Amino acid sequence: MYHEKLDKFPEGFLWGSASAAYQIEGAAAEDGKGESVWDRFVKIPGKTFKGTTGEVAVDHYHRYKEDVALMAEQGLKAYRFSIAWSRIIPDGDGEINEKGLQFYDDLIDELLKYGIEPLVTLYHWDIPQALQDKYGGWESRQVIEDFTRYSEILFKRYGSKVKYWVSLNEQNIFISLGYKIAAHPPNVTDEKRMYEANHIANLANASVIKKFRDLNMEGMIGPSFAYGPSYAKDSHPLNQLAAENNEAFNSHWWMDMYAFGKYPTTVWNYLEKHNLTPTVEPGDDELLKHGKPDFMGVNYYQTATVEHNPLDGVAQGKINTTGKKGTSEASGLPGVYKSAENPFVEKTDWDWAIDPMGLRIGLRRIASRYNLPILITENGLGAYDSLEDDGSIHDDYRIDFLRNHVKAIQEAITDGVEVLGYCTWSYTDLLSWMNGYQKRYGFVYVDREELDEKELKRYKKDSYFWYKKVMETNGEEL
Ligand code: BGP
Repeated sequence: MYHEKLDKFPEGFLWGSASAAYQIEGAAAEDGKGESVWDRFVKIPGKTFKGTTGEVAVDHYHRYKEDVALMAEQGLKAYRFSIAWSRIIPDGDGEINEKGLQFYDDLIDELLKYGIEPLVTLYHWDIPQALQDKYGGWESRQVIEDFTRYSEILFKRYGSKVKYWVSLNEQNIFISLGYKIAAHPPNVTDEKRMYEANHIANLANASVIKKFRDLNMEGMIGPSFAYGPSYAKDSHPLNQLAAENNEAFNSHWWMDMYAFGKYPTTVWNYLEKHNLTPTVEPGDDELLKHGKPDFMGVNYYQTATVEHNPLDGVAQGKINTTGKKGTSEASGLPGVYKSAENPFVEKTDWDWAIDPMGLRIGLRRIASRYNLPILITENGLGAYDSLEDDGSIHDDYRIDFLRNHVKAIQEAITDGVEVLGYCTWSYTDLLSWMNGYQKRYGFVYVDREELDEKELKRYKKDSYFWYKKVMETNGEEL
């Protein structure tokens, strides 16, 4: 659909940027912080690029004032960050660590001082290691109670200052990578356990949203889902079916649960035939119905092009974590779908498809299936940047990427989708979980390398100034 004229971005549109505690904070054992599963997992040789860890990360814990000052100078309207559970309750279910609470109080106050709206993520993948050791983390129903208690502490402490809450960040990613392919903690390769843990995460998500309602919290809450809208490789009906499958298995499986409190039938039937269905106990359906969010949070990076996959076909292939273009392998679910090349889109050095139109398509699909407002909680380009002698970084490729995605959002708004805001990933450069520090996403360059922390100095990239203009003009000047 072509529009003669695009609608304007709504007044109060949340122009933002995002981060996650483990990827920026550092200070891994300071002020009473407990160990998280990521603190432990990265010590397993070969799990991260060049063995990188978040021990120091970009030292945001000590430099948050400097980082927030950069946001203020740029005119950032909203900042999404996550709270590390193990700072608040070091062992996950015991004593509260006042120093941890104080850190986020200070950060929130610093943001509010400059009129920057804080968007708080309750969980961005870093469950306390103590809970992993005690009862297997997301594999025990005890986590529902413990995660709800932790969230309630945050709701009560920050509720008067924070109006936007993200419950779970990318449940689909931390569960799949953690329990199916052992690329994330807890380093498991067992599909049955994956579906069990996922069901418990669904219950925990619903329980926290229910708590938010019971406490009559002001504001909005929803999960952030990593959505990669599916395309068929071509119009062959078998490939169309594979695209339907991919959408059902990798998207509806999670988003239907958030919005409707139930699993999609085709996937459930498939799991039954493979003895993979999770255990559903009495009372689960009731709780899941309470999990309906106020918005669907969307992390969008790329589309997924797929084709049919025979029963003896491709399973999980290698992921490119080195930044050497063309080194990722095809992946799929035998008998269901497998990834295919899309000749119409470019790729990043990490083999991620660059597809702004895919964002428009994804937003429309979510709006029409779930009828919920959408908060784009992440979108960005991971790329190599180079710091010039004069301290500048000419990241015109990132500006192009973001500009085209912002345009696609405006088109989706003109199509009739309600979009509350847009957070780029990320604000400063940070640790990319498995890809080290060389895969950069930020508006602000942080001078460090994998094995050399240097001085962690901050430099504004060209994209910093570009986004400043976008925000000043509420998206009129792209
Ligand atoms: C999302 C995560 C982020 C972030 C981003 C980029 O899945 O929510 O935490 O890391 O992806 O991914 P990567 O760091 O793998 O390039």
